[in-house]
Amino acid sequence: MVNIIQRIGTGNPVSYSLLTLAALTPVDYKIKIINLKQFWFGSDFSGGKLIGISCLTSTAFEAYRLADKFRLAGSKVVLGGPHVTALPLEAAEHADSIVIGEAESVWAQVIKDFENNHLQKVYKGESLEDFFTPVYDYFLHLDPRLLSLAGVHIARGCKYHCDFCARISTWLRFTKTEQVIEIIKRIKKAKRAFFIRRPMVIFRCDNIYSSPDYAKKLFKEMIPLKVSWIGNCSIDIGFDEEILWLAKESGCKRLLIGFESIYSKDYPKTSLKQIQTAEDYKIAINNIKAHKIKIFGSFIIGLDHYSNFDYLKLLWFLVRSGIWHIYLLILTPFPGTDLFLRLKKENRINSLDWRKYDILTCVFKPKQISVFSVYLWFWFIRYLTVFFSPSILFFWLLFFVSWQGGYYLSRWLLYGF
Ligand code: B12
Repeated sequence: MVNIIQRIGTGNPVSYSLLTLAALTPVDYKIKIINLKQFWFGSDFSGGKLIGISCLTSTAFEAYRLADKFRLAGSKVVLGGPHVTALPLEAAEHADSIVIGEAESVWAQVIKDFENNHLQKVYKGESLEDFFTPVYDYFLHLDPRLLSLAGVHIARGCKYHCDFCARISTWLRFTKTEQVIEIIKRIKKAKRAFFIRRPMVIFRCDNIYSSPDYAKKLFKEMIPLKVSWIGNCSIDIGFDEEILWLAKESGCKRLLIGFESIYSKDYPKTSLKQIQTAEDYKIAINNIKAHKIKIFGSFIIGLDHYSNFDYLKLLWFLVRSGIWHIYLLILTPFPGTDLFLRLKKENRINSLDWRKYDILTCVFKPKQISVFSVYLWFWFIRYLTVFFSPSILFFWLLFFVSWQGGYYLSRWLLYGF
């Protein structure tokens, strides 16, 4: 099974998607999950195997290249993942089979058909309400260190439907909290450095605040476990005092929040009428910070109604926001999204070279400014906010103290003064 991570450091070395497939595969199969492999050699491609490749849009061409090589070597290749679900016909050209959607309901059939040498071209995965129980036992017995890297998959879907979001399913479902608690207990068994007081849990989901009731129940049950956790979330959690307290008590350290824009009407992430601009978001930001939870805030460059003056306003907001770490992404019309359909209809997509769909490249014609200006504002705001964001100031401080400390220590060791 191959998970192609395009750029070292973009990501988590453990693909949850492929661990899920491994969990669905009969135990008598010898499974090898390959992550982060940048260089492939002829010997890597042998025949007689079933190869599953998970591909995002940014890694699709690499996935196709590998799929062609494995098939040439006589192995059967099955492709799956967000890009395959969005463009099945394109992916089918490079695979013996493709799985559209979620694999839980079809992977057993794929395995059986492979054994009978009768693979079908297309398998359409039905989204399961209880998507986690079929794989629960596997994750419960997974090596705790691997599990702590893989994280806990607590929900699929999100209560918001942003037009740029390319996730496979919009149907909001949750993992049973009792299963989440057992998985966290397993993660706690992972060895960790003596100075790490609480084991870190990564929650894999698009928005941990999609259901406040679910989050409240989970956080309450987590408090006795004494772990730390991080997860994706929407800003409206900042207006819910009770849940912020529960999040803090249950060990929340960081929230990755998709602000997207300083104009809340672009991607409204709260039903509160009085929240109109990012300035109003500051109430939520300060509430979250008051609970000593760090915010990783992501903002999009390239939105249609942003003029150069709006980017000045974005910069002015970001340097005063107190957001711990700022993520900037260039608007990317991933296939299968409403945004892709709209820009395609308006004939504004410049490139269908999927390698460029890495949120760092402008692949469409912006409305108010030029592509060059999109890059100018992206890198200018990115580097300027880097110097203002508390996370970097913290590291500058650390660097400065260790540099000065190192100097005086070496002077004392060498010359005694
Ligand atoms: C965790 C995560 C990450 C992690 C890990 C990614 C990884 N590949 O392991 C990190 C932080 C590294 C990451 C990085 C990026 N990500 Co990301 N990520 C996610 C997130 C939140 C969860 C993915 C996950 O683990 N889901 C749980 C698993 C079980 O679900 P799944 O992956 O969908 O797999 C199921 C099916 O797709 C299918 N399937 C998947 N693979 C395969 C393979 C085979 C053979 C088969 C049969 C079936 C199959 O079966 C699985 C079980 O049902 C999703 C959002 C989402 N809701 O999916 C975004 C998402 C996948 N990411 C996205 C993007 C754009 C990126 C980045 C390009 C941008 C960025 N944020 O920097 C980078 C690219 C990294 C790279 N490869 O270079 C987009 C992908 C859009 C697209 N069409 O490509 C998504 C959908 C976010 C979004 N809302 O648009 N990401």
